[in-house]
Amino acid sequence: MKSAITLSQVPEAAAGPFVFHQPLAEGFAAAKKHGYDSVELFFPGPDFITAGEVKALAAEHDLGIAAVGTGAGMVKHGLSLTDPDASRREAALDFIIKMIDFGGQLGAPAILGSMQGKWGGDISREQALIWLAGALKVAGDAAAKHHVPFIYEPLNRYETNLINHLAEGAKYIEDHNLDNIVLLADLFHMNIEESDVAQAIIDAGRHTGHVHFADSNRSAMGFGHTDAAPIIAALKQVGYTGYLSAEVFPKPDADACAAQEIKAIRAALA
Ligand code: LER
Ligand code: MN
Repeated sequence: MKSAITLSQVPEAAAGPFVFHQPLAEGFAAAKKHGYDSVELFFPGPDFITAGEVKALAAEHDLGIAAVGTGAGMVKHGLSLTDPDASRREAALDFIIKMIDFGGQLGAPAILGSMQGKWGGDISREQALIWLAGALKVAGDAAAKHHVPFIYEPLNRYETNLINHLAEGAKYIEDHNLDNIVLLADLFHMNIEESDVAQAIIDAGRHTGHVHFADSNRSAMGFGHTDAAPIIAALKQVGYTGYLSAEVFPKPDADACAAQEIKAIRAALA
C-alpha cells in the first residue's frame, strides 16, 4: 500500500476534507516534505491546468498521482448523475468523462463521490440506481481506454441515499456487470454506516480500489477513535495494494495533520 495526500484547488471546498489548499506547486512541495508517495487532486474542472503541467510538478517532486476527484461538478455546478433533468444528467456525465480523460493522461483514476446525487421527489431510488449504473458503465469504459478503473464511492446517509455500504456497492457492481468500476472505502463514511468496518472490507472482497484513510471524526488517523489495525489487516486479506489517501480535515492545521497522517500510515503498514 502507498500513501497519498489531498491537494484542493477548489475555493468552494475550502471547508472540505482536503489537507493542502495553497497554490499547487506549494502543495506538491508540502506533500513531498512530509514524505508522501503521491497526491490526490481536487480541481475545479478538467481545464483548470494542463496534464503536462501536473506531470512536470509530479516529476519535479517525485510524487505519483493517486486519483483525481470530480466533486467540483457538484459543488461548483450542481451537477449530478441522478438529476431529474436529462440534460443535467448528460452535463454531469460529460464533466466526469472529461475528468477521466484528464486523470487518464496522468495515469490516475477519477472518483465519483458527491456527483452521484440522491433520489427523491418524482425520482424513485430504483430509477436513480438505473441511471447511475448506465453512467458508471460509460465512465468505466472511458477509464479503460486509459488503462485505469473508475472509482465509485459509497457515502454516508447525510450525503447520499443511494448506496451507503461497501457490500451494497460490491453487489451493485456485480449485478450490473460494471467490470471497470472499483469501490472507494472512505473510512469516515464507513465509521458512520458499517457495523464493522474491517468486516465490510472483507465482505466487499476484491472490489475495493481506493481508500480514504480518515479517522472517525474525519481528522488524520490517530486524532479520532478508529482502530486502524483490523482495517489494515482486512485490506491485506483482500489483497489490496492501492493508496491510503489522506482525505481529512486539516486539523489542527495542515502541517500537523499531514505529519500525523503519514505517521499513522507508516505505523499501520509497519
Ligand atoms: C469525497 O471523497 C467524499 O468523501 C465526500 O464526502 C465528498 O462529498
Ligand atoms: Mn471520500
